[in-house]
Amino acid sequence: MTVLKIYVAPHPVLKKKAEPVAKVTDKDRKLMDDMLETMYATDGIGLAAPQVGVSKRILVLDVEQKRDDDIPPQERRVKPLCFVNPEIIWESEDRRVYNEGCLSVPGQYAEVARPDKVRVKYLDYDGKEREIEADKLLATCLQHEMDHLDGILFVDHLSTLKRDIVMRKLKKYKKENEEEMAESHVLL
Ligand code: GNR
Ligand code: NI
Repeated sequence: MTVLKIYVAPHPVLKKKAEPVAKVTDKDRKLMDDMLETMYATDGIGLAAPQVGVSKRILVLDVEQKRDDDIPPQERRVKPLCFVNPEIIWESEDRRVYNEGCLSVPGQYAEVARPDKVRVKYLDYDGKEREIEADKLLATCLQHEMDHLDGILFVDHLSTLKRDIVMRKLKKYKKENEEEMAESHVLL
């Protein structure tokens, strides 16, 4: 398995609508394995394929993972889930606000309101059709990852003013952390 490079905003691959997967192949499974390894290595709770430069409708997440600093990445795995071609088939009227972050917008956080519960249809790691009803952090994370497949970042849910502030802070953050970021899994 391989830890992949994370693409950071603004990058065109993060703005593109990703392509559906016709059939889940071994190549896609290898990508999902690498994405899970990358997610644990970078302290993420989810990761979408465009974030590693692959414009395909694939995402992984593990919202139950162990996240203590002293636990090595390979021991964080608790409930890894893989989603191919996910589609929201139902969403609740209720919203839930969460202070979101993103590996592609490093060092930045903002509150985003999204449906509290969603029902999602998808293909799993083995290409089997499945449905899941998600709530709480799983619902928030799943919607954040699904947005990536449509070229949408959490900052796109903010007002223009707030988004401009976050993007300006990101630019400053990138400048100040250039060296650390070059050595890390981040692609500048
Ligand atoms: O690690 C992540 N944390 C997170 C926190 C709140 C809402 C969404 C997320 S997903 C993010 C990893 C990431 O960028 N996935 O695309
Ligand atoms: Ni993200």
